[in-house]
Amino acid sequence: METVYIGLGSNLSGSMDDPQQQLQNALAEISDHPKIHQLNSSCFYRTSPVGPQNQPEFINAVAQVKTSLTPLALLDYLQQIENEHGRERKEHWGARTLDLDILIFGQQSIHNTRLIIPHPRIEERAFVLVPLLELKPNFSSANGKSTADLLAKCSDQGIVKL
Ligand code: A4P
Ligand code: MG
Repeated sequence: METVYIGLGSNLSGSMDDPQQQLQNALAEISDHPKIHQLNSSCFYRTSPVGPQNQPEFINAVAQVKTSLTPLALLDYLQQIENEHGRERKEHWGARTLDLDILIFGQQSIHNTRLIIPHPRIEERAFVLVPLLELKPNFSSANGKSTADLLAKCSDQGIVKL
């Protein structure tokens, strides 16, 4: 069983639900899988978009789970949930009803066409770092930077705890 961290983000309403409800439903759907256990969620945060600015603010959170799924099987399951939330892939880094990224998968380091783990942009994004540090206070940067330094570097990114 591996301990895995999943980043959740939404800045569009689906057919029924606003971004906050999309995240709430996604957490329930993730923990519904028989091989996914002990889900813990961070707080939810309202965050300014990183990348294209002509899109609504995001709601972001991070979940910690334990799973016996392989990384690719987990990715398949998360993409299935994204699709069920009406995810359409239009603009890179553009608005989305639901984005589920695998941030950390145990101690594994993976680099193939479908999966890069640890997620390459954890350290430069307040909307990932802040909720991740709630669940994993001992998170250590790949290049030895302190969490205080990482947080200072992205202190200009708007983030408000809900
Ligand atoms: N993929 C590779 N590695 C992973 C991984 N560790 N976890 C591949 C999940 N997927 C991974 O993803 C494209 C492909 O990445 C997948 O098919 C998978 O095989 P996608 O979700 O279709 O596209 P995307 O989300 O536009 O790309 P990406 O690179 O995931 O974007 P990011 O880096 O997640 O950025 N601003 C705020 N405030 N909050 C946000 O949540 N999100 C983004 C998206 C930009 N700005 C944001 C936010
Ligand atoms: Mg993604």
